[in-house]
Amino acid sequence: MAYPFALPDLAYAHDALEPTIDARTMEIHHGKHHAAYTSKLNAALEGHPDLHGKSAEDLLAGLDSLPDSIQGAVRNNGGGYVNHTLFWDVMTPGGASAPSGDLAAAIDAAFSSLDDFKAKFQANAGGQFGSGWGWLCVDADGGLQGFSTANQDSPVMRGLTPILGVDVWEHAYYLNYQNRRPDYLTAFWNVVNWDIVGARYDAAQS
Ligand code: MN3
Repeated sequence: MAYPFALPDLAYAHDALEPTIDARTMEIHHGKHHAAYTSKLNAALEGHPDLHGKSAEDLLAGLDSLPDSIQGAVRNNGGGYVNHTLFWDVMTPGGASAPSGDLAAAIDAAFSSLDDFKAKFQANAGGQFGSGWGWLCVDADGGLQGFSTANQDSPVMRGLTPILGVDVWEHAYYLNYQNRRPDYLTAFWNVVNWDIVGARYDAAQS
């Protein structure tokens, strides 16, 4: 996927993640917020045809090489574009409710247990001041890293491959949970599709 970037379709209905994420939140989050990141990314790139062949990930990984005039717009809107694309994918209804295979072993090795990983992931995401994301990523050596980022900053900017992410901007949860971000993060596990996270882990190893 390169310029002009298109808003990816959801692979499921707006109400498919209820009661964890309500349909109205999904309608606004995908149809308004993600759509706006997409159109603003395209607007930033419009006058730079030399960049039109690059993927959003390539643009973010090479942010410092972009013209100063569009670095901020690509960081915010390119980040928003790729972060949300991953978010919809890993929350696909159905699938495994726990990791298996190589990813399960890697989580145990890096975080002691799945429960310890979940606690750390929720602490990272819950502790992010203001807007941002919580992440599980694969590093260049194939190892796992968990942390949070501010705003729409993407792990791709650090040379990492995100395999699981949770949006902790208030627009992601406020209709259902108001100020109760920890409750949203606890419920998030109900809609994570570990088959997809595992496939992303496997792909990042090769
Ligand atoms: Mn969002």
